Amino acid sequence: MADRRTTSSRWWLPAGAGVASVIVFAGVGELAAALLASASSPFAVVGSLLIDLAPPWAKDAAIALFGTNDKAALLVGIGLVLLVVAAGAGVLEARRPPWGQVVFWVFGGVGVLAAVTRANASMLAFAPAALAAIAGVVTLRLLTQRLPGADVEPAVAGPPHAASGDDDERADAAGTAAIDRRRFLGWAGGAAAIGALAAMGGYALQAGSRAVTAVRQAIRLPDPVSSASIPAGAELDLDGLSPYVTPNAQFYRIDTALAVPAVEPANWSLRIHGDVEQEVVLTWDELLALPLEESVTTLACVSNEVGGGLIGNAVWLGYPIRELLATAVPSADADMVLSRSIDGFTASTPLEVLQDDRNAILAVGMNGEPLPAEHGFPVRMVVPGLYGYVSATKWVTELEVTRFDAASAYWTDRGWSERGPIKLQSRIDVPRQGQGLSAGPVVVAGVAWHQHVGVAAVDVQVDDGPWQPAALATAVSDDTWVQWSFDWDATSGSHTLRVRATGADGEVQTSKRQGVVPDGATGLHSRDVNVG
Ligand SMILES: Nc1nc2c(c(=O)[nH]1)N[C@H]1C(S)=C(S)[C@@H](COP(=O)(O)O)O[C@H]1N2
Ligand SMILES: [Mo]
Repeated sequence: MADRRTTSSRWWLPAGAGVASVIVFAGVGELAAALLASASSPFAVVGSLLIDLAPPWAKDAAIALFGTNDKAALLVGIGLVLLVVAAGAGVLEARRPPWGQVVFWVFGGVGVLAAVTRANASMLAFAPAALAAIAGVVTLRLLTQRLPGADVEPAVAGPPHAASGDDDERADAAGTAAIDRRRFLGWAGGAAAIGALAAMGGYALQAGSRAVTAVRQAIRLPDPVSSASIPAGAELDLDGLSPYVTPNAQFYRIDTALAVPAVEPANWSLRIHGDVEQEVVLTWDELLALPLEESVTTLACVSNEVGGGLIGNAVWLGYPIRELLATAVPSADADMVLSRSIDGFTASTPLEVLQDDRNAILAVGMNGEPLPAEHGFPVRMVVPGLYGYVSATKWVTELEVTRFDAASAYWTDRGWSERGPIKLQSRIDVPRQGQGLSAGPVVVAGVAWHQHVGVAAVDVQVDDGPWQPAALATAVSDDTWVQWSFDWDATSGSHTLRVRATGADGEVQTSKRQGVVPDGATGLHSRDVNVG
């Protein structure tokens, strides 16, 4: 009797250790995703990877079999495979350590790979799967050490005295084995319970963002009363050159939000108050019922280094803030609007900029879709000409009309300038830094911007040669960047290419290097290339 139990426990207890460990693995992965990188739940990213990799016939078959439950079926499938493989890993770890742990590292590795290769992966995308793997391996090791008989000779041989004919001793051994087994089951059950709790916690924490994702997907934005049309000449369509309109998935994201705020449009409202004659409250339905306009505006971050990527151009759908302010009627001595996000972030925008004729808007749409959650869903501000930190409040819920000498904003309190007009800048996109080229004709191209002023000219300098004019593409307005290109007859050797823009107001981009603090970087962007 005791012998048979020992024999069967040789696989089912270690298999249980594997199963408990994978539950901890999954739970820690989900919880870490909820806290650190909401788009990188190991289950979700591996599921998405499988969907991307699946051949069309497999997708058709899955849809035919499971209908709209195909994604749920996929997740259940992944879960079952994980459980079975983990049970095997538990047995493997008991017999051939550390191969069971290796299986868990592979689980984690697949999760990390799937997460970091997603479009728009955040810097922390690797973390949930990595933490999951660590937790899974630690649990597996701890449980394996607590397997009955783990610290004596392998159970295969059995304790020497178990073979003696003494009935009392055999009963004793069976009793000890039963206690060990019960203790082990306690540990394994406890681990599984902790894993399940972590998974439920992660799931609950992400409930808000799941609900908002569903609401967002169901939204059909109204047609604009005036639509933006991009002239054909705006897009030079050169390999490696930033597209004139930045796709949402490639648009830089900067904010102080650890978890993306989940704001339901039905619960959203904007309050305009402070130094106004008439407080105004606007709901989502009221906003959508207003005549919405499309406009193209290039948004830039004050933290963008010379040549950096914290800038993007989008077609926004929204309503002019000036119209709302006109209803509220700011008092004569007000000079600033402190916008506030649902998460407490604030930005200070000069009142006159929100009252003049530029497209300073409450935006609800970005490149033909509702704002993505990380870009401020359901409503954000977009103000041409100002860096995002003083104007582009996402998840905006409040506009307080006030004075610069009476209130200050989030980044101003942290040493950044209280006003942030975007500086004249230009960037080389191609060729890349250090690129090897062949002598002869080479296209040098990039973008230049001076929002709300406009770019009049772009020049390129090769080494210490003269500044030579680049060709400018068309831009929709002075509020967007413009593409430029320059035909260079490259000669062999190492060369430095430099770009310099001139504003429509005659300002020539300065070569004086300044860091991003307190009000934006200056200096000329350059690229070194080797011509063979
Ligand atoms: N609520 C909120 N809005 C915010 C910020 C923020 O931290 N919180 N950052 C601002 C900054 S510094 C920039 S550059 C822009 C970036 O907008 P994006 O992430 O859509 O590109 O958002 C602005 N709006
Ligand atoms: Mo920014």
